[in-house]
Amino acid sequence: MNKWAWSGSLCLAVLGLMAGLASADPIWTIGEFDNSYAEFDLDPHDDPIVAEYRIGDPFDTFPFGLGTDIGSQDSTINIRFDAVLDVPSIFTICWSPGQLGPEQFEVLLNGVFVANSPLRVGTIPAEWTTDTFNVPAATGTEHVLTLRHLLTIETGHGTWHDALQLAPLNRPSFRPTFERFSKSV
Ligand SMILES: [Ca+2]
Ligand SMILES: [Ca+2]
Repeated sequence: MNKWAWSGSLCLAVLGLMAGLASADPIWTIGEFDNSYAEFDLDPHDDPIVAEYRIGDPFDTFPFGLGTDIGSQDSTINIRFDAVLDVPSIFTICWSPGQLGPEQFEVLLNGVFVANSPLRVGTIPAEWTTDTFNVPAATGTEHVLTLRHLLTIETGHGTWHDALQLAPLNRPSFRPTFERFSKSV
């Protein structure tokens, strides 16, 4: 199977679960949750160490992974967007550590540390996994969510991105169903 077309069902299943936990109206989504990085910028060799992406830019300008240039680069992506973040949000990312070595990245909002991803080890075949991060509320309307590769070891080849999403927290879409159920009993 061509690795560029590799796909599976884990991310889609987890995304379905997350759809019941997060708002039905995400603040933004980058890429498609389809267990593939094909929609992104597939050539990392011309990318800067700090890549800038603004929500609304074409997906094929978003790096398909972190730390992919030479397999050991400490790379960063700044995702810039305008939004009111007066309530906490949840950042969901479906990603893969690829086929070789451990990978990990950190998440920041407006330069403030949010969380580290789990450290995941590449496998053959590669596996996709979804991680979520609780993002605190923030003032202002211009924001930047930063992903930064943490490992600079020589054995990893960087991460792969399937899709990324930011959505408001505490507005679960299953609530109306529950309310209807409650009223019926
Ligand atoms: Ca590129
Ligand atoms: Ca994808």
